[in-house]
Amino acid sequence: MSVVLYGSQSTASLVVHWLLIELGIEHELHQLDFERREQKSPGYLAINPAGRVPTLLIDGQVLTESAAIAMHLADLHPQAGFAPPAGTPARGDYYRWMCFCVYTLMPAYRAWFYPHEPAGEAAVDAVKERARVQLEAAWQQVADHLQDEQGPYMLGAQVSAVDFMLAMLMRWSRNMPCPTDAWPALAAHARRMKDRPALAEVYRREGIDDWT
Ligand SMILES: N[C@@H](CCC(=O)N[C@@H](CS)C(=O)NCC(=O)O)C(=O)O
Repeated sequence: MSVVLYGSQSTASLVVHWLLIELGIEHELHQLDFERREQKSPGYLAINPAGRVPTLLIDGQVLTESAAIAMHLADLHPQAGFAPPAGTPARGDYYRWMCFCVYTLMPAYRAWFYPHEPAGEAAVDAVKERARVQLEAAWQQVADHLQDEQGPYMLGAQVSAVDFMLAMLMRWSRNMPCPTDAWPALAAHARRMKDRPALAEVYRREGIDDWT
């Protein structure tokens, strides 16, 4: 199997990079330099017209959207147990929280990090403030879930692709007014995920040294 990841340091490609290492999938990594806007180069746009990362090529098949790729990788390697079997109650929870990442957390982060997109430069402050409120409410919901359930992971005793997604998304809050480490339940979950050797390996390969 030939696997090529197009990513950029510390972005939405991190979860894919992390799962490739967790699952022992050999791959080639192409880090795009956002400062040089390599994600908008004609060559990259030909692969991913959105000009965003991640893009994963598996035997030439183009895959985009970090959550979709994470779920696909988990399905390709069922022995790791990162995705509950289809049709089980746990699978329902898995879809629920993956979709929560995709529909609630990710758009709010997009608004926080790219605040000019929804309504131009004039609305930047209002967009960021709204995104901050949405993110804090969303993280409260995740913290409540972790506190109320048996845990220690989102689906219970077994770590799943949801936990990798959430860890990446928690990381993105590190320089925000209220980082997720302010919620003890989120900090404890993050600690478990940070302690996974594969994350240290991602950090090493991407040259990341914060949120350790
Ligand atoms: N929904 C997409 C979001 C991808 C995304 O927004 N990636 C950002 C980095 S975190 C990006 O490529 N930004 C560069 C740009 O928009 O020019 C996913 O989860 O893969």
